[in-house]
Amino acid sequence: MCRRLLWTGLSAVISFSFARANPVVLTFLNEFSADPEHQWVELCARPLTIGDTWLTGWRITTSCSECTLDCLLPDGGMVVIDSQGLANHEVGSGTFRLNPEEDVITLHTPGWDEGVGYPRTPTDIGAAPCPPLHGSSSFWNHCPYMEQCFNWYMDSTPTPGAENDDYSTIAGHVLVDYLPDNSQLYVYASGPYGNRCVGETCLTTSYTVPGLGAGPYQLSATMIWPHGSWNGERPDLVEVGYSQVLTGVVIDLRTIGVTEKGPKPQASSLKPHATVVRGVLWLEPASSIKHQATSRLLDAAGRKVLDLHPGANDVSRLAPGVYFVSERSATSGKRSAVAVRKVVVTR
Ligand SMILES: [Ca+2]
Ligand SMILES: [Ca+2]
Repeated sequence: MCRRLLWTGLSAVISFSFARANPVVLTFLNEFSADPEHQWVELCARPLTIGDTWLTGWRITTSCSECTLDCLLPDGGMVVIDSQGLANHEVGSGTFRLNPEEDVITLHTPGWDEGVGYPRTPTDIGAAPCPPLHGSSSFWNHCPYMEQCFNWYMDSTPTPGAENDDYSTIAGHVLVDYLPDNSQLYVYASGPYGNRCVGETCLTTSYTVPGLGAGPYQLSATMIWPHGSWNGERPDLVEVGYSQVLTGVVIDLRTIGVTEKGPKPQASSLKPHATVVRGVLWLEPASSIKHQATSRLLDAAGRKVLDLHPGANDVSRLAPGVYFVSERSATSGKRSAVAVRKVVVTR
């Protein structure tokens, strides 16, 4: 009964986090190794604090094994599942084995199933690179300010039961003509081996994008302020090595940026804020943006991915990540206003 209550509480916390706020639990799968000498998977519920939780009855399946868990996921901690712990009945019963070249690890919980497959590119929630021999694939899931970013990356220094480390980082600064009051600046790195990592900054134009795997990245920057948005991509790809901190990378929005401007808006209606959505994006029919409004959903680089309409909009086919709702209205004569707000699409 006690365990059931813990599970019910956990479900409530997760549901609430998905619906209302960042950060959210994206996956319990945090790191795994397919090394034939020691294969394991690490579970973690961060960044939420959910209390000690018994994983009784949870199951893990792969292409060649199945196990049933009976162990504690400590508050703020991790638990490692391997065949030795299963054989000793320390974490449950059954076996845990992986095909070193390709496999899918699926976690079956009382509420839902989730999994991670490898090798997959680009990496994403549920899509990891193939872990190197004697190494692991690790999940980056952090909330630097009000943004959440995530990525599976290849890691040659496994940390079973401890914090993941040895990701790659790109850092530098964005050149802008000026940084208006109440503006926010985001830098995004997307690449074939890691994507949807974001660096966010306020009151400065320096940025850091951590949590990347080695490889080439397209960098884009978006500045949002109450009058509209300004965004652009760096014209060349930036190559970062394994576990490398690459600094001094400049994104010059003065020459590559594309701007959307409008007359001074109603600050209360246009203040950027993040909304987490799953499957359906709801636009208020009684928005302060009145008749003849055209609404679009933009990706992190400012590209249109959907035309939006009042009411429910199906976003279930979009890749998880950060998007921007851009609403343009013709409120009086030829004058128009552009409202931009951020949404985080999750599965
Ligand atoms: Ca590591
Ligand atoms: Ca770890």
